Amino acid sequence: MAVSNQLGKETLIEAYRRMRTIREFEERLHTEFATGEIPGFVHLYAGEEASAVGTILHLNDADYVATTHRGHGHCIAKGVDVHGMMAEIYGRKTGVCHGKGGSMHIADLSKGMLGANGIVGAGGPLVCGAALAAKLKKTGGVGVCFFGDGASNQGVIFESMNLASVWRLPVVFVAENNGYAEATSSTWSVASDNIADRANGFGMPGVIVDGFDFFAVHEAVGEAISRARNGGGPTLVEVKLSRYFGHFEGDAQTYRAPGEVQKLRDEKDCLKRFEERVVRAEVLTTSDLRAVDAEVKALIDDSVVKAKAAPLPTADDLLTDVYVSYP
Ligand SMILES: Cc1ncc(C[n+]2csc(CCOP(=O)(O)OP(=O)(O)O)c2C)c(N)n1
Ligand SMILES: [Mg+2]
Repeated sequence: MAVSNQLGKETLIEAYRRMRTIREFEERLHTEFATGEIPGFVHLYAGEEASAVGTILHLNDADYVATTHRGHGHCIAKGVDVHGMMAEIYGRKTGVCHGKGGSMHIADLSKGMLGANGIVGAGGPLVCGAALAAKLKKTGGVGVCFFGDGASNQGVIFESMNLASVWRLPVVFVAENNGYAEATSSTWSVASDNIADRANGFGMPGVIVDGFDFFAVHEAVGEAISRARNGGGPTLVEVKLSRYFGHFEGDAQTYRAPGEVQKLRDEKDCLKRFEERVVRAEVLTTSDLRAVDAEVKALIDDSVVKAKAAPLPTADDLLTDVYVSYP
């Protein structure tokens, strides 16, 4: 497939920039977390970038995304401010949620980011609600619910898929099957061979896609999103991929084979695959990509410096942002 026929140079650069930003953000957090300065739990998304960006590149600010406890990648892909995210993870007042949410509660409604979520599977009902609102208000918006292989076994995800189908909601369910729910292998815990096979039971199409391949995700999710936008109802897309770090930072990962992650990094990495593909197709050059790498590195460095220097919320701040007033 000729890359240039599918996506223009600007879009490809933007796709690469978002994937590289996620990778750099997560690799940096991995190092910074080890210093003990970051409060709370952090779950890193490195390795899964093609899923977030291949999906969210189809969306705009009027579209909604619900993410998971592993939400940094989806937030960056959806355009949430990187400085605000870093500050949020450091628990600072300058964070997108004023330092009161942290890694697992980053949200930015102005970008259609409904939020990271510590409750596994909880994005399903949120996206159904957002999609119902979009449908009734005729905004043309769609909702994307990211969830993991572990969440795929939660009743609330089944209920959401059923409701989305019954109400023909503009929703895409993106099941990110990274092979593990905490330390439990999905080959053991997911009863059907594929999560996508369950779609039939909810009256919607189910698709399986290689999550190491940005272009495959972009194409498969693109079809699902246009079906949703055109009134065709929901789709379940299962993205098969892997995470590079532990379930959470500090996880000893004794459940993984020695060398498993290195092999993935060497042989399947989505950024490397992207680069090979666009360079071979002569749409982008390695120097185009190295220029993006340098910009992204500077951005992440700056975000860490600013986050560390920013003030913590005060005791008075505890009483703000507690309730939302509806007009
Ligand atoms: C309702 C609920 N049950 C259990 C947990 C504990 N928990 C946190 S993450 C996780 C595993 C989730 O696995 P998966 O959905 O595959 O996502 P991944 O971590 O692989 O991205 C579990 C069981 C929780 N946070 N919420
Ligand atoms: Mg998982």
